[in-house]
Amino acid sequence: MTALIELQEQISLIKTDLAGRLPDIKDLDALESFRIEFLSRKGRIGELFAFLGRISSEERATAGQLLNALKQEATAAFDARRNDLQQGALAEKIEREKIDLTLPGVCRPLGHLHLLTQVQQEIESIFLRMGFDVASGPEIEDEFHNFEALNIPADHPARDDWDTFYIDDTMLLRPHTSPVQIRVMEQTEPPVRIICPGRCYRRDAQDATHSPVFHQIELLWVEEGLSLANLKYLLESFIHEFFGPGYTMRLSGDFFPFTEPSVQVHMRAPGATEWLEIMGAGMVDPAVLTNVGYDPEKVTGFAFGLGIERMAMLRYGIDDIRLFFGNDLRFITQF
Ligand code: 2NL
Repeated sequence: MTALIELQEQISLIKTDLAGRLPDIKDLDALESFRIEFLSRKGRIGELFAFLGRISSEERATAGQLLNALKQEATAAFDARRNDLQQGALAEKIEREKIDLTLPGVCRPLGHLHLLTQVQQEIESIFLRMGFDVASGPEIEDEFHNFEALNIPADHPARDDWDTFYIDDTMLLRPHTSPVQIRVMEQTEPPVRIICPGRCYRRDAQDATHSPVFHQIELLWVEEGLSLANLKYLLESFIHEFFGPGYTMRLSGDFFPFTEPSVQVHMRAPGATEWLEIMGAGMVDPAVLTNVGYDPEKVTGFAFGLGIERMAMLRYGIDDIRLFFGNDLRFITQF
């Protein structure tokens, strides 16, 4: 076998080896040691140049060309593989660090106002538009503002109508918002047009319609020349705004110590036969006007009191008052 043929065999061995192993090289460091194995001066290709000395002068040029071609081919193959690995690493990095701008953002759950607050604010806004102011006062009251000024004297049986929590002998948790109106009248000359929303307390056993903590809105209008007719018109306007224009209203006689006459207010949904009681109202008793320093010969007034829970229950068909205070999100998030 001539040296040239032997060289050709070695060259084809190297080519096969290279072509077989190069695709398996997975990282640049391994590729570099592989390249050194083949292409360094003492590498497998470099060593083949030693053949040139053993090859006849006629064949040496051919052998030289073959070796140079091999070297070029191997270099190109390494370069191509290096390029592939680098491109692959880059593509992988791009894929790994990709940010998908179409993904939804981080959602921070937003709360909302409790249904009772929504209803309270809606009723406030109806009366604010009619020219009433919103007044508030203490939840811990004295007996004068809570009872005496409202024409409910000590030892009067009517006091039992308000199952009141007492804090000590004289102070109590207000069982209605009426003392707020007494306080406003004590400090203001008529005309007075206010609504008083707020939390109230009664020693009631809890059931579907009773809660020891509940919320009330009372309205008071004192001015010269007010009559029950004005009260009736105002109540009807309120019902039409809050419940709907088709509702009808009915007044019937009742008793409260602080109003005379006193009425119960019922409403009936369009097409319905059932009357629903929605609040109590009446003309402010002259004794109450006198108690706050007003002259009942000059001014008259009317008032009503409604339960915010009851308004919400009627409007949304809620059948248990305890749902308002249970913090059950399945209920709360419906409104
Ligand atoms: C009811 C009845 C009512 C009043 C509250 C009132 C306040 C003053 C003077 C006169 Cl300062 N009246 N408030 C009047 C009539 C009825 O509430 O059953 N509420 C749930």
